[in-house]
Amino acid sequence: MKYHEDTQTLHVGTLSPHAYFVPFRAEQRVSDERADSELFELLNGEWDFDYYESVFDLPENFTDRSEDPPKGSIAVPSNWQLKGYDKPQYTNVRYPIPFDPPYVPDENPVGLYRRKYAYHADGLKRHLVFEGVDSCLYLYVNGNFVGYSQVSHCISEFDVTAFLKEGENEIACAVLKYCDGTYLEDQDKWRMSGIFRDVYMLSRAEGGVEDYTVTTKISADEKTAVVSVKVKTEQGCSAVIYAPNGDKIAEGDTDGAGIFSADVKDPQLWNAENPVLYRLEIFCAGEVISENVGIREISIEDGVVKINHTPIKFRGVNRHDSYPDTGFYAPVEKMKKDLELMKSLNVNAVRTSHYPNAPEFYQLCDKMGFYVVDEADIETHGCADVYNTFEWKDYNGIALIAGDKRFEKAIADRHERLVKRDINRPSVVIWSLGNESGYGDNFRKSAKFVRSLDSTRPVHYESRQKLDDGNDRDLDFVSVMYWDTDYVKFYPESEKEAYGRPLMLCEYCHAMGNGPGDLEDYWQEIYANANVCGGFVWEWCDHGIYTGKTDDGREKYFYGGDFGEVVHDGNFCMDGLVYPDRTLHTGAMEMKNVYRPIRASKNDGGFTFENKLAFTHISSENGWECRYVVRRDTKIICEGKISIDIKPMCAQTADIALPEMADGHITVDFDYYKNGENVGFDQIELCNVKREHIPNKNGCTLTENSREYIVSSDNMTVSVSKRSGMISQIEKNGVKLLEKPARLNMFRAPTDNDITAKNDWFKVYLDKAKIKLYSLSAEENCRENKTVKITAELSLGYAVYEPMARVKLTYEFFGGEFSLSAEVDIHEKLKFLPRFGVRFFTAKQLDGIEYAGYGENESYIDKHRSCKFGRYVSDVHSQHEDYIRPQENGSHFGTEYVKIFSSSAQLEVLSDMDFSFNFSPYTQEALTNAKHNWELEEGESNVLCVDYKMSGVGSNSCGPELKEKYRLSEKHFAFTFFIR
Ligand code: IPT
Repeated sequence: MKYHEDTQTLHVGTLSPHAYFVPFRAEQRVSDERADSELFELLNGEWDFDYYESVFDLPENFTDRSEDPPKGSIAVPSNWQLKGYDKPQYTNVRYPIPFDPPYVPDENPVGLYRRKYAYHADGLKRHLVFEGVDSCLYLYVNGNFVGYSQVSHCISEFDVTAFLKEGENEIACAVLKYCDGTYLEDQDKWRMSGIFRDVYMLSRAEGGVEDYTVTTKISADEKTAVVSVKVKTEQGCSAVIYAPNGDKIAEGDTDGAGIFSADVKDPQLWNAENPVLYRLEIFCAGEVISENVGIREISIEDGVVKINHTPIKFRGVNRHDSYPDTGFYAPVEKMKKDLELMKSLNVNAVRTSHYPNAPEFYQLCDKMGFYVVDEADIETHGCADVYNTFEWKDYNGIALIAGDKRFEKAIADRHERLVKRDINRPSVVIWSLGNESGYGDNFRKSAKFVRSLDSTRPVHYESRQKLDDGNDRDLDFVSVMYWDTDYVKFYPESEKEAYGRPLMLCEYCHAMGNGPGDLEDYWQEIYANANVCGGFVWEWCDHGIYTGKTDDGREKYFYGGDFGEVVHDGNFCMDGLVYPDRTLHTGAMEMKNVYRPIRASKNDGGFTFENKLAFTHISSENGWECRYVVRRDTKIICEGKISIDIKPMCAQTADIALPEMADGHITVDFDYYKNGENVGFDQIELCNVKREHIPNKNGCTLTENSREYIVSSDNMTVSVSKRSGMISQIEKNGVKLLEKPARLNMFRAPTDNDITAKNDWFKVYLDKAKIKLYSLSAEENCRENKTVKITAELSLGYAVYEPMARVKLTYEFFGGEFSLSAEVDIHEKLKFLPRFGVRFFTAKQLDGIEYAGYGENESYIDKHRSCKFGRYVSDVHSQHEDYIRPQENGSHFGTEYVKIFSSSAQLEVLSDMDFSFNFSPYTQEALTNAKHNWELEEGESNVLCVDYKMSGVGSNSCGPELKEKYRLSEKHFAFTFFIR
């Protein structure tokens, strides 16, 4: 075993890379299910398995069963770390091994896979195909060495015919955890090993098709198209083309150059909105290959990305092949479910970050309609750490491998395998050279090589140091990650190397935890700028590994460090739009509405509806519907339907009968449906007259003892602590509503996006702030002799620094209700606060909730596009958004009132100013301290936080800092809540 540390020997005994296909017998009825092919034999299943901690521990005769009988077994495909051997390791940028290319550690674990294979000579060859093996494999049949291959996410295909004997055969496969390819596979992912994709045997005819390339060319007037296929084979072939409706439209033989071309009249063009497929059948040597063909072209004209000469925007996501139970194995049903979910979220594009996905993924994309940025299996991010000492500082070393001659061949090999395998996929519209590997000669050369393999698709790569000028153009895009909205807004002026290229946000809106809070801001700029072709949210799913249930039935997902890894990156792998089980984060729902196909706005007389789709005529006839509801103060005043008929990228206006706008809070909701499914909505505020709450003034009485002031009215008794100036109890009709005294609150359980801001907060002990009370006084017979007023002057501080805030609190008791007013001065040095408000620790029995605000998902000043302003009724447990690493959640922005209740009691907070609140069974301390949701403990009370303001969430876990306009950075402010 000498190839895995040899950068010049990447594959031994493998067939040359070619387009992915599975032939059928010519006399068979073809289908899209490869399993139907009589020439296809899936070898998935339980294989014999032995695990060795080091390649040096492999027994001398490991291919000989009689000398070395197998001791265990394993499912193929799977990752052995999920099957009880070795442990998963999660690292993002840093290499899991010493940076010492081409060498890998001597403690290089090996999985020895063995199985029997029955063979009966039938004149056909046998090709053994591995669709994915991490990191490399040595293959033996009947004890004889067949070959070696690497590149985890690409196909390794071996012609094993000469090694087979009649009857029972023995296949043995030694899979190594590390090889020189490991230096090229430093993607931000769980590091796991094994045969993780399908393995099958193809029976192939001698002289059968080796490779073929389909191209489609559309005439300028789109009246005709030419579909051509160039077949590589030793003999002639014939081909048939069927229209989408099944009609045969052309047939014939390939010419001397192996080409068959056909004119297609009035072609139905493929695009992600309408993925029409033609079918091509290639007959050769007794085999038939069935291929779906999408007639489409991608072009870049004046810095604008076009499909079939129509400008498009990528409403994209980045997706890893990763599942909590099957690891890197992505069965078709699971991929299909991912894509169905994406469709339902208005996603139209996927970047296969950061390696080619299973071949069937692309076939699903062809059929379901997605634009794919197909990425090579290359990332060398860890180079950035090599020259840094104790902490990651900059990218100074990132291009170490990009410019290392020893890796030139391997980088080109990975590009070749990507392009050749997927070249026939209509869904693939862009090749991506890899991720985060810096730029150097290896990439420069290989970019040209990619173009020589395929001239029909543009080439993308983000990790450039410098772009070439217009003359020698290796890359077709300026591509950036996590740059702020101003860069997007001012592109191309904001980019000195644009040279007429379109801008792609190959990663943006880092979806980790509670977020992203900047989706709409990006899309305002993307829609406004024709040179921006769209973006791909980082990323699709949380990569938690499922490890069973706790004793009380909670599902346990592990992230980095949970398997005891020494080098790991904690919960940075939990940064998806969906939870590991594909339940939607609120961020996914936010994205759905930001990516909505219709956008409405108010115009002078009525409303304008814009069709954001490039190819779809939105009309009732095509199954679309727009329903509206007008509400005053959350109550419906009228509703109806709007008849819509909007051509692609066009707009229509419509009028609806509206009520008098003199008072109240009036909104109109437009909800859009396609074939009965809601695809998004707009809510437009038509009128919002300033509220003024007039408290009843039934009167109340004041008493006091040494510890408290006590104010009573008919049904309500409120105590104010003389020690803190805070409300220590609210009793209504004899029911005590508080479990402990209320507190002023400036802290929130840090979200993942508070990654930098939280350091400032912890530095000043924002979470621990204590009250210093300077004065407290009570006054009776205020306002027509009936109300009681209590005033407190206090500060909030902890240690080391001056107090963080100085507050004048005023309570006014009216009888059955009271107001809490605060005038607040925040220390000049505090950059911004997560929030400012009051925390009530309420009796558990009050577990119902009603509010008028943005719901019913959690909502923040910068993340409320999945929410409508409305009236919602729910319960405390449904308010909790169960992020796997617990954090601030469940706030509601733009609230007018909130009531919590049990069957016998109720507490209501309202204000003339919109406020935010959370109602949670967990304290912010519990949310801060728990590392996993399954470790969270409910407190003895529920917690109602009412906030003057709650800062936005942003996407700073990898993206830019929270924008100033979403921060609570005011230094002087005042607010009043009424409580009853
Ligand atoms: C960027 C990576 O491309 C992606 O794989 C992931 O790691 C993401 O960050 C963070 O979740 S690279 C980053 C250093 C900009």
